[in-house]
Order: sequence, then structure tokens, then C-alpha cells
Amino acid sequence: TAAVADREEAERFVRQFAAESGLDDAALHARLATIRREMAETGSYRHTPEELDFGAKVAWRNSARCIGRLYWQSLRVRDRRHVTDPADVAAECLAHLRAATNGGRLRPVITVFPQDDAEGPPVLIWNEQLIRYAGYLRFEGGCTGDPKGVGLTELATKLGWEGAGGRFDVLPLVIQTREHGLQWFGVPPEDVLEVPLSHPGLPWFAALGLRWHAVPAISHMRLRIGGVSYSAAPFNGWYMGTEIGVRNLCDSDRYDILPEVGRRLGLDTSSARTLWRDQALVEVNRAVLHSFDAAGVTIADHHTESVRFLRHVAREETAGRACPADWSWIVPPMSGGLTPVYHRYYDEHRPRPDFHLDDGARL
Ligand code: HEM
Ligand code: NRG
Repeated sequence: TAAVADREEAERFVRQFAAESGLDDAALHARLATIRREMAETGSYRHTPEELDFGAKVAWRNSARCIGRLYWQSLRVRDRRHVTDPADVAAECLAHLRAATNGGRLRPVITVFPQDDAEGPPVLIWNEQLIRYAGYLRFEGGCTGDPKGVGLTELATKLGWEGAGGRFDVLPLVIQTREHGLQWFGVPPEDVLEVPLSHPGLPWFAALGLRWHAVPAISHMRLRIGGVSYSAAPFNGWYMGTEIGVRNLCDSDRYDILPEVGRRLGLDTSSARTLWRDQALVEVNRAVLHSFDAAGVTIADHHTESVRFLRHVAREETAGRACPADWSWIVPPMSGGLTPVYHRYYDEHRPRPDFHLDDGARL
């Protein structure tokens, strides 16, 4: 059989697992022997539930772009490697959302579906996130909804989904399996906690009709543990306000709301030098944090999260590990220099287990 999993990476991982979780030498060597035998026979091997749990947590710990890693040990790992039927996969994604949402007290969760085999991924989720808004290209140009959602909106529409044509329509899950190809499954409103946006001091802000979903659940990254790939392994933590308030709402190729907010604020928008965009950006971000707080939904602000992240880096050093980090992703997209994460460099090595973006491999 052709090797699916890399043997050296498998051994490195199991040794790391043994070292960090206090497995004794006899147990380690027995496990290594089992894996060698399994790989010789099948080209791959299966993780024990404990290895999977550890591997997913360390993949989070190794996520160089993630500022939220202080709580990496608290990740809940849902082992769903036995689930292959597309309707069951969709149901497990919804159960994931319910466990993660927890009435607004968000919990970091990952659900792990079957590992890749010689033919590739047995299950694939086409959504970038379990919850995302549709984007509809308008006939006369421009886009209604989230421009980032256009691709999946078009795919789901081809499969028979009918979007309502609004600004915040939750996209269906699009799941691919070998037996059934591509299928879509609606995400019911009761499983999607959303926060309507209002501002603590600007009464007109609520009338903009803006909202965002509570849970960021990334579903298009491949989890790689000990040479084994899990192509379907959606995970979530909670939002940092700037992800919504700076990027999603204010990027010019996303909801692009700054021009309208600037006008409503009565700012001088005639020149970039009045800093009207900067001023409007602060108000949008105040609205995001205020609204999530008012709704009782977990959200981090970039000042607090930056301080926590440096605590994490220090704690990792104490544990004898370097913390891989990517400056350009760690530094928040507003007020960078006001946060301590701006004023230093980070370790450039990229250890595994990790999450990585799809290289295009499909079923
Ligand atoms: C990226 C925050 C939990 C893995 C990010 C980013 C932020 C963030 C702000 C940058 C996103 C962007 O600029 O688009 C947080 C917070 C969490 C959390 C506040 C709260 C607990 C998690 C969890 C995992 C994770 C539970 C995995 C188990 C990642 C990965 C990226 C990332 C892989 C890079 C995504 C990419 O390359 O597009 N996180 N995160 N994070 N986070 Fe976290
Ligand atoms: N910026 C994206 C989400 C990326 C990941 N962010 C997190 N992850 N907070 C957005 O939807 O705005 N997480 O697992 O909590």
C-alpha cells in the first residue's frame, strides 16, 4: 500500500505526546511498534482518542497567526471520526455550534471528522466557516451581503439552495462525500446566535441594521497531526472585536460601511488627512464590543487579548518552548502601536501539529 501518513512525522508526534503527557518508556515503545506495524499493513494509522485530543490542542498552540492561544489547553475535542454520512456530518456541525455557543458563554471546540486516506478526504466541508453570510452580485454592479460569501453562495445556488437576497443570510453547509458528492444542508436560525449592533452613544447606529454572528468557526483548514491529515475539522474560539469591527465591516472589499458611518457622524470626508475614516473606525469598534457585551456574548478586545497573548508567550518560554508567531497577523488591524504585541519580534519556526490551508486537493 502507498504510504498515506509520513512515518517519521508519526514517530516525532508520538514521542512528543509521550513526553508532554508523561507516558513511560515501555508504553511509548509499545505504541511505536503498533504504529509501525499498522503503517506497514495499511500505509497509515489511527490516533488513540488521547493522541487526537493532544494533537488538536497542540495544533492550536502552534497557530502562528492566532492571538488567542493562552487557553489552548481548554479546547474541547469532539472525536467524530466515525461519522461519514453527509446528513450526519451536517448534524454534528450543528451540534458543534450549540456546544460552542453555550447561550453566549462561548467555548472553544473542535470537531474532528474522518482522516484522509489514500484517495484523499472522505468528508470535505466547502464553507470557510460554519456560519457565514451570503453575497449576491448585483446586476448593476456591487454586492448585497458579504462579498466574501459570493463563491459559496453561487455554489449552493447551483446545488438548489435559494437565498433570500438579504445582507445577512446565513449560508447553508455544503458537504462533499465520495458516495453522495456535494450536498447542502440549511443551518437553522436557532443554532445561529447573532448580535444586532448598536452604539453606546449614537442612537442612529442601530438603524444601520448591522449584525454579526457570535461564533467564528473555521471549517476550511486541514488539521495535520503526526503525518495524518484531517481535512474536515471545524474549530472555534470567540471573536476579537477588530475582526468584525475593522475587517468584516470596514474593509473596502467587505461590508465597507465607513463612508456611511462617516457621513452620519458629520465628519469632513473631503480629505484623508481629516482622519475621518480613523475616527469612524473607532466608533464602529465601540459598537461591536458594546453590542456583544449587552447581548451577553463572549468577545475579546484587542488591548486585553494582546496582553494575554504575551502572557502566553512567557508561559511557553517557561515550559521550555518557543512560541511561533506571525507579527503581521498577531498585531491588531487598528491601534497596533497601542498594543504591546506590536513592539517586539517573534519566533519564526513553524512546528507541527498544525492547521493549514487547503492546497486545493479535492475528492
Ligand atoms: C487566527 C483570535 C481561538 C486557531 C486568529 C485571529 C484572531 C484569533 C484575531 C486572526 C484572524 C484574522 O485576522 O482573520 C482568537 C481568539 C480565540 C481563538 C480570541 C478565542 C479562544 C482559536 C482556536 C483555534 C484557533 C480554538 C483552533 C483550535 C487559529 C488559526 C488562525 C487563527 C489556525 C489562523 C487562521 C488563518 O490562517 O486564516 N485567531 N482565536 N484560534 N486562529 Fe485563533
Ligand atoms: N477573521 C475571521 C475569523 C478568523 C479566526 N478568528 C477567531 N478564531 N477568532 C472572521 O470571521 O472575522 N477562533 O477560532 O476563535
